[in-house]
Amino acid sequence: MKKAESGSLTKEQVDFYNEEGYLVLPRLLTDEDMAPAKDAMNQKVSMIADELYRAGLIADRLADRPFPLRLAELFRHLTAEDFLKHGRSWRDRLPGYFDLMCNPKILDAVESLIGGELFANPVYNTRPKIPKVAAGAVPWHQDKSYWPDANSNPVITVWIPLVDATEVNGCLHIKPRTHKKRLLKWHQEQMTGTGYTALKDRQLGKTATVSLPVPAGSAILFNDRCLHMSTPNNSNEVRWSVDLRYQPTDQDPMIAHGVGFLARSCRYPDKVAKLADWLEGRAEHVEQPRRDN
Ligand SMILES: O=C(O)CCC(=O)C(=O)O
Repeated sequence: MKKAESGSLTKEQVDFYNEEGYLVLPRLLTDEDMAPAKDAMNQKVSMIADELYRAGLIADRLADRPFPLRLAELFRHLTAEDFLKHGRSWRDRLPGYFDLMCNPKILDAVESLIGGELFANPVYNTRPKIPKVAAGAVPWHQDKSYWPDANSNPVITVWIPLVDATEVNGCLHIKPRTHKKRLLKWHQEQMTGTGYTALKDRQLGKTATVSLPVPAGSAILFNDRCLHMSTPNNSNEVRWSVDLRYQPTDQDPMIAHGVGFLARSCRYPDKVAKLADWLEGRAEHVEQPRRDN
């Protein structure tokens, strides 16, 4: 059997992350690694296409259109409100997302930063950033503004595009070294009706912005105090991405946000959650009692 590639970081990469607050791992994942998550996304798009069709909003479900185009084309003649009814980002419990969150290369990289007891935080998102929907652009913020009272230690975001992320379709932008800042006072932006937390221009400081266009399957890891944003999608295609989050197991599991899961454990490998645990919303694997009929 082919030995799986390791995602472990070098000392230089760990030092870069600790100093800059982020790290780019170009092409960490292969097409094969991403396939189950893409299948889950396609499944969701088909469900939306069925709903739009039943509501008489579209005449064709566009079932044969390619992954980067189908969702954009389904909404081409509809409004931003029609799109936002389905959510600006999705957190469905579909097996393909669990597969991605457990990808050993992702876990290796995170383990290099915080050790081998890894909890997958309940806040993960599938983001279909479609063209010309203002809510696709995400204002400057710190992720921690979404969980100000939880986790004094940083939660690590692993942001992965499933298509190439470019300056045209709205890649991530980051302000390096801002993770050393305290949590800034944020407000809720009013323009898009999404409730994004946002910072005012005067709070952004003098640190130069780094734009991070990356090919599909790359991972951008960043600290939850690091200032970041993404620009609008000015292409004709969907900028598909996921943002996954991990933390050490001894941190607040943030149950107000949902149920996360034990993703890797050197100490308790038998407790690492399996797909059935995650689908049932169990944080760890516990033997289920046998049901006798
Ligand atoms: O995917 C994006 O455009 C923004 C992602 C983001 O802000 C996040 O993951 O915290």
